[in-house]
Amino acid sequence: PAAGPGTNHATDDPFTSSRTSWWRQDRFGMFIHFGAYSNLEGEYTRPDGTVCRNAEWIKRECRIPDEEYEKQAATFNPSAFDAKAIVRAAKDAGQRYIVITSKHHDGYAMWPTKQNTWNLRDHSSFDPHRDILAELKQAADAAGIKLGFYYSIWDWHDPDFAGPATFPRYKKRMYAQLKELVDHYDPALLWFDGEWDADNPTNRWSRQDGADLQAYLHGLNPGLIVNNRVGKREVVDGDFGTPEQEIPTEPVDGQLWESCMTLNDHWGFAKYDTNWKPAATVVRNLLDVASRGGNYLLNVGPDKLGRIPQPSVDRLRETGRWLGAHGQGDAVHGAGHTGLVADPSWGAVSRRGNELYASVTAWPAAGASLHLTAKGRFEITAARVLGSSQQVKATPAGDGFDLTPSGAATSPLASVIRLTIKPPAAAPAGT
Ligand code: H79
Repeated sequence: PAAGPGTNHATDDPFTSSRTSWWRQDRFGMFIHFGAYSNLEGEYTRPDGTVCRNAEWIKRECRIPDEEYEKQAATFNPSAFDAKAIVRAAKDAGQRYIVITSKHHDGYAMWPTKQNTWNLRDHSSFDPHRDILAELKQAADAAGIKLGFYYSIWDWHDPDFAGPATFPRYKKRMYAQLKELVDHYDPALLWFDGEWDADNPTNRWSRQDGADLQAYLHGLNPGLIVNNRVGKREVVDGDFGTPEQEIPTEPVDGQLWESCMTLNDHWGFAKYDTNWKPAATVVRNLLDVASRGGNYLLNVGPDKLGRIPQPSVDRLRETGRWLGAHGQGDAVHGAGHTGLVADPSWGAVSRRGNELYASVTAWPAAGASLHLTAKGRFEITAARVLGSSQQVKATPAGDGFDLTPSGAATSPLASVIRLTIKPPAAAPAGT
């Protein structure tokens, strides 16, 4: 339904709204940083021969002159971009949505925008008949994966961004670009960034600007989910908070959140960065996030030809294998904060209906037990290890329960004990 006058995002609570339901269930998404910076693959050789390293910030951090940056972007030819392969990698990883950079801080649009020529069709060596966002949308739809777009409010390229007098002109173009994105690609979600505008100490992007933009977007599509950086990054702006490269230790009551993190140390492709986190870290992060009621947006940075680096693909695959084994994905997809137990040091506990999923990354020695500290009253009526026939004894002990497995761990990443609980206290909203 079209948004009528008076339609206001503030009237629907994102924590419980059907609008955000898919996002609250999915828990795990793929972030993709891909842009003109990817063409440099993390290194800029200055005229004096010295090399400066960075990824998506390379234009600014390495002080690349505009004409130099534009010259290199003209050679950008991501001919190996394979939307189906990317969607398959996400799906195999157990990721249920994708958020790709449509425009990062360098202002370069990854779709054929009509607002300027600083885009992948008009300023590249790429096949002008191709449109990677359209390709991704088609592949994602075919696979049942939701697609969202990252969009930077901050723009280093548009000359109208920098001046207070010309900023309204920039804003108009930005609105027009966002309408293009919504009308042509029907994204499920928009992920804003750069609202803080480091160029300008007075930070002219106001909270009201954010509220106006969000109302505009919901006028285009009332179903859109929008992150908090649409405004002043307070979680009360937009639908969900966006901790970056960190996982909150406590869920914030009544607020949605999503931790975005990288697999190595950069968002965009950097050929020198081989600091890949092991799949065990990815799985543990995902379990921690889901158990605290959050989402995990895990980044990949395709190379200049558009290919996801193999070490990323390998880790995604291993994560997906873990989620797919023994129904362990039930600890994540559709699961959330328990509200009933404290975070244990030995793993993470999530809840799905009347089941608690105790995912154990530090399996106890033979005969030893895991302590579960209860914060609410419940009984455990059944306890079993997924993918194993071994018995787990659950005995009331102190402020909660002791869980005593009778056999070995089922996975070096995490082994899951599924607890059936009674009485089923109402699951907290937002999970
Ligand atoms: O898109 C990714 C980052 O580029 C963007 N947000 C995520 C999702 C981001 N914008 N700003 N920041 C992150 C924080 C700023 C970090 C900086 Fe730096 C520290 C800017 C300059 C020093 C990191 C290190 C980027 C360049 C050098």
